[in-house]
Amino acid sequence: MAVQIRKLDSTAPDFATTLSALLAFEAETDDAIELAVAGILRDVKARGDAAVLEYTNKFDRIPNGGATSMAQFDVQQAELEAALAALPDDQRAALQVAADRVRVYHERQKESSTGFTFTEPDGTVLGQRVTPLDRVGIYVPGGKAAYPSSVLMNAIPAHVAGVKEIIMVVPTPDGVKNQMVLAAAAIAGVTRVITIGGAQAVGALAYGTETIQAVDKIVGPGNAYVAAAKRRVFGTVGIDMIAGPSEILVLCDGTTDPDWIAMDLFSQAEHDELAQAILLCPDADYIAKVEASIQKLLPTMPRAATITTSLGDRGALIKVRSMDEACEIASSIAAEHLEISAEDPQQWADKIRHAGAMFLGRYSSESLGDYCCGPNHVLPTSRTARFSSPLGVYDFQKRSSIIQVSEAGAQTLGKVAATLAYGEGLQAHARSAELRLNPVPPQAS
Ligand code: HSO
Ligand code: ZN
Repeated sequence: MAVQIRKLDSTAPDFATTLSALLAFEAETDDAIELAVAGILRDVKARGDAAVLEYTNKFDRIPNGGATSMAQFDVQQAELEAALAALPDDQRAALQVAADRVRVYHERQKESSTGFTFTEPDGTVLGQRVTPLDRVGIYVPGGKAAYPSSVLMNAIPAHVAGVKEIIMVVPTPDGVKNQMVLAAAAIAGVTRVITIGGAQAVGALAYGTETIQAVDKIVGPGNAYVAAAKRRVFGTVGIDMIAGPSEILVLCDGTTDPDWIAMDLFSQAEHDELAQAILLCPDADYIAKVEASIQKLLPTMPRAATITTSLGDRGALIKVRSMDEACEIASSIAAEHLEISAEDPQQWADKIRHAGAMFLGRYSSESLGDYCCGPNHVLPTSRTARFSSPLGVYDFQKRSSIIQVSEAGAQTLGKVAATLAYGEGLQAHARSAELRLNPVPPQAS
C-alpha cells in the first residue's frame, strides 16, 4: 500500500492558498445530532436518573435486559484497585511512572498560580485569591478511543488543583469495562467512577440527578454527541475545550534519521483519519528520504489504513526556503504539537509564537509527551493555540478579587466613584460611596 502524500513548495505562487485550504477544519455540526442531543439533555434535566438509566441501557446495549438501578453503574473503589492490581507488571509500573511525572509537572503549575495581595499607602488592601473548583466531571470515551493516558492527563491536574470530588464517567458498550482505564482512575485521584456516557452522562453531570451531584465543570474528549452536549451545557457548567483531531507539525533541518520523522508523522496520523501530520524542511533531498521512509514503514503499521487516509487527505511534506521561513509558517499554523528536530533547536523555538506543545531536539518525540514527560497532552487543536493553552491546574481553579478599603481609602475612592456614578445616572451607587465620606456630606435633594 503506497500513500499519496502531497508535496508543497513555499515558493509556489499558490502556496498560501493551498496551505490554508489544507489547514481548514470545520467541526461537523450535524442538525440531526444537535436535535437528538437537545432532546436527551431536556429529558435528563426533567426525569433525572430514570432517563439516564433508559438511555444508557439502550445506547450502550447493557446486557441481561439492562440495568435496573443507577447503583449498577457505580464502580466501587475496590474494583478500581483490583483492576490496577491485575494489570501486567510492566503496564502497572509504566502507568505509575507516567502518573508521578504528570503530577510533579502540574504541581509546578500550582506553585505558579498562588494569587497575591498588596497594601496601598492609605491601608487599602487589594488582592486575588485562587481557589479550586468543588466538583468536576471527567468524560472518558469508551470503545477504540479509550485512552488510560487521557484519564491521567485530565484527572491529575484537577487533583493537584485541590478539587475535592472528581467524577469520571465512561461508557461501557455491551457492559465491557476497559481495565486499564479503571486502573488509571485508581492512581489519578478520581473519587467516583460511573459507567455512563454520551449526552445523557453530560446532562447528568451538568444538571445533577437523584444519585449524581451536579458538577461545576466538565472536561475530557468525546464523540460528536458528547461535544454537542458539552457546548449546550456550557454556561450551566464550565467546559474545557472541544478538541479536534490530533495534529503534528515537524520542523526539521534535514539532519535527523528520516525513519524517525516518518514514524513521528505516523504517530498522530494513526489516531484518526482526520488527523493532520505535516513536515516543514528546507532540504528537498531530505524530504525525498522521509517520503521513502514513509513508503517503507507504512506496510509495517497495524493502523496503516488510518495513516494512509490521514496522510493522503490532510498530510503534507513542505519544502521551505529556510528554517526561518519554517518558523514563520509554523507560527501561522499554530499546531497542537510542534516538533523541532534540528541542531540547536532553541534558536528556532525562540521564533515560534504559537503551538500547543513544543518538542525540542531530535530525542523529543511527540509520543513521549503523549504519555509520560509530564506536561499535559490535552492541547489546543485546529489553530486554537493562537489563543488557548494546554489543559492545566489553572483550568480547575478560579480567581476571586479581594477588596478591603481603609477609611482613608474610602475618602479618595469615594469621590472618584461618586463622580463616575453620577455620570452614569446611578444615584444609589453614588450615595453608597458618599455615605462613607468623612464627614458625610448633606444628602443631595
Ligand atoms: N496525541 C493525543 C493523545 C494521546 N496519544 C493519547 C496517545 N494516547 C492528543 O493529541
Ligand atoms: Zn497521540
